[in-house]
Amino acid sequence: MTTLFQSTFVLIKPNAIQRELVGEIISRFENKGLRIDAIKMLHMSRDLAERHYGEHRDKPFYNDLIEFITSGPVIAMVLSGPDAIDTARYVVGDTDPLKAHPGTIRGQYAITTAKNIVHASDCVESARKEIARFFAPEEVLNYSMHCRASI
Ligand code: 3AN
Repeated sequence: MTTLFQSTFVLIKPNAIQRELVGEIISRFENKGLRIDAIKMLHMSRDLAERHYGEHRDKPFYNDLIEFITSGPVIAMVLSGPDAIDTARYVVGDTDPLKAHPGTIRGQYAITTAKNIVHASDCVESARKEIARFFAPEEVLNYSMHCRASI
C-alpha cells in the first residue's frame, strides 16, 4: 500500500479541556509521529458548530451535539504525516467509546459517544474542508522535523 503524506484536522472537545486532558491528548498524536502544523483555542459559535456538524442535522442527537460543542473552549489542530487521516483516526479510536480499543484516546478517556473527547477528519475531502473552516492558509505551517521516526 502506498503511503501518502497527508494533513488532517483534529478538534479537542470541551469536556477534554474541562478534564485537563489537553496535554495528554496532544502527546498521543505527537508520540505517534504526527506533526503539529497549526493549533488554536477557540470558543465555537453556533454558526461554526452547525457548519462543522451539518451532515448530522437530521439526527436525533444533533441539538445536544451543538449545545455540547459550543459549551466551552475547544482546541483545533492541523496534524500532518504519513497517512495522517487514518493514523489520527487510529489514535482516536472508534466513535463509540464502548467499541474503542482501550489503547486509543476514546477507549481510555471517553464513556459516551455524545462526549467522545476528540474529533478527527474521516477522509481527504473532510480534512480539506475542516482545515479550511478553522484555519486561514497562512496559519498552517510547513516545516521540517529532524528527529522523528516518521521521516
Ligand atoms: P466521528 O466523530 O467518529 O467521525 P461521526 O461523524 O459519526 O463520528 O459523529 C460525529 C459526532 O457526533 C461524534 N463525535 C459524536 O460527538 C456525535 N455522535 C455520533 N453518533 C452519536 C450518537 N449515536 N449519539 C450521540 N452523539 C453522537
